[in-house]
Amino acid sequence: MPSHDIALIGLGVMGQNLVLNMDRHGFAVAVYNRTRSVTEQFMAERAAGTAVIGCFEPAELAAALKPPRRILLMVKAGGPVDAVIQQLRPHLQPGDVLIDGGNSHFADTARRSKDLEADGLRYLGVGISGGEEGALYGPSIMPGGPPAAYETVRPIFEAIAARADDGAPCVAYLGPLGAGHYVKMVHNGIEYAVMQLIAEIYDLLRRGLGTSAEALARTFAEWNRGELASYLMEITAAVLRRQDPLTGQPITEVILDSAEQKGTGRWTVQEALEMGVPIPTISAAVEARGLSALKAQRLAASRLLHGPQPGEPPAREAVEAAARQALYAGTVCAYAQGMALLQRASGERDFGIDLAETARIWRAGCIIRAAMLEDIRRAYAAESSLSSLLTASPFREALGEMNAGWRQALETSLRLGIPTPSGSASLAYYDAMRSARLPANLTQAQRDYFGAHTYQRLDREGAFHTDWLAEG
Ligand code: NBP
Repeated sequence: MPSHDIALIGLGVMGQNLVLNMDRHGFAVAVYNRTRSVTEQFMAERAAGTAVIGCFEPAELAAALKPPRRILLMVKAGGPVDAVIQQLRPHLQPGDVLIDGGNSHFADTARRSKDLEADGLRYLGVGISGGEEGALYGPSIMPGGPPAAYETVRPIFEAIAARADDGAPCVAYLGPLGAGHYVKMVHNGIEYAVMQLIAEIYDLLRRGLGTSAEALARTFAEWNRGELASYLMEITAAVLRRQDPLTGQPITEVILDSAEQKGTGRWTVQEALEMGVPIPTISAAVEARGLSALKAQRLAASRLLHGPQPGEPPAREAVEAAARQALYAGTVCAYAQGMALLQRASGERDFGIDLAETARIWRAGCIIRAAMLEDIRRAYAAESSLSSLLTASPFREALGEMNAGWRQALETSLRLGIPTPSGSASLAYYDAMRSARLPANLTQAQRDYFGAHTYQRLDREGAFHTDWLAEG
């Protein structure tokens, strides 16, 4: 007798916690995992005493569900998603709803959606952010796909999602096909950028000024009480406070300086290039992870390459105050670039993404949740076609007030030889955006010189060419 509300396939970190979240909210969940022992262990341990049932065959799972079936896939992105769909397909009926909650590429989601539509199956591509804890207590959920299919899972998603201060659940329908996964991809791109900006400020204060990890933990905790309040600031303070049980040192001192990436940051950059939307703060953050991975080359080069001579140490308090402003300004640039990419894709890819709603559902549950997201939501609610977040209040005023400190922090890093790829890219972005005239006039002239590409003029309409080799 079909009795269960929803199934979840893939009992990894996210899957297990989402199951327990749904169970806690009164939904009857059936689970299945490729490796049988994982299901057995989950049922015997974490799911013991809950209403969750474990299934060991896709057919058994399908038979347990009320129609239309709702099946949430939480498996590794890529081939595993296609493999699970093929396994399930013979057991499904028209109207059933498959939901991919992993970090799939939005183009894969669109392809799968169209393919399944041929059998009358409905497909939702849903970004879910919040990591382990978010999955258990309330993630931010970014759904895309057919609106009617979304309605079938809406009550579940609204129940399990994080709630912002105003009590609203952090979930909203975002658009057709891969819109949900697109928004999640950009979310992750912003996440890369904000993490990199924090790391650069940490580097300036730790390596540049010699501030201890413990003192930095206090600084970041203090900043987390103001305009920079965010989950990433909170965990940065917690990470810097943590001691290594093996050596008694701050744990950050013994962790290898080589960061990994799974691909969503790279996809964001690839997509931004495709769309022609500059996202330099985010691109620099992806590149910075690449540079960090060149550990052996960096070690070798560090013995050969020279930097600046150490001069007078800068005054710590002044640098800290400036660094706080640089971090805020850089973070605003990261959000501005991510939103600009969403805005362009929303039109060009027919997603129709509501940017105010996007900012709203990022206010809690997800990794980039931050106090400034309420300001971002308000800015797009006031003007949905806002051409740049930088020009909206309160950001325009704040960036103006913080300008001197922002530059001072970057100048100090430059002087000390501390790399600031995302921080410098942010300031260059801001300076370019506020320049009514950039040197692309010279670039256009050069292009016309060597390739007769023509140029436009400021003072009259049309395409012009100069015979550059003729006497001028
Ligand atoms: P993983 O990404 O590590 O996925 C593990 C699950 O995928 C396991 O249940 C595994 O089954 C299953 N699986 C694999 Br791998 N290959 C399979 C195949 N060919 N057929 C069937 N099942 C297969 O776990 P996760 O960290 O929970 O992430 C799940 C999804 O959520 C991913 O797309 C991830 O990018 C995304 N995500 C993760 C986080 C996070 O913080 N971890 C946050 C947000 C989104 P097995 O037990 O048999 O190996």
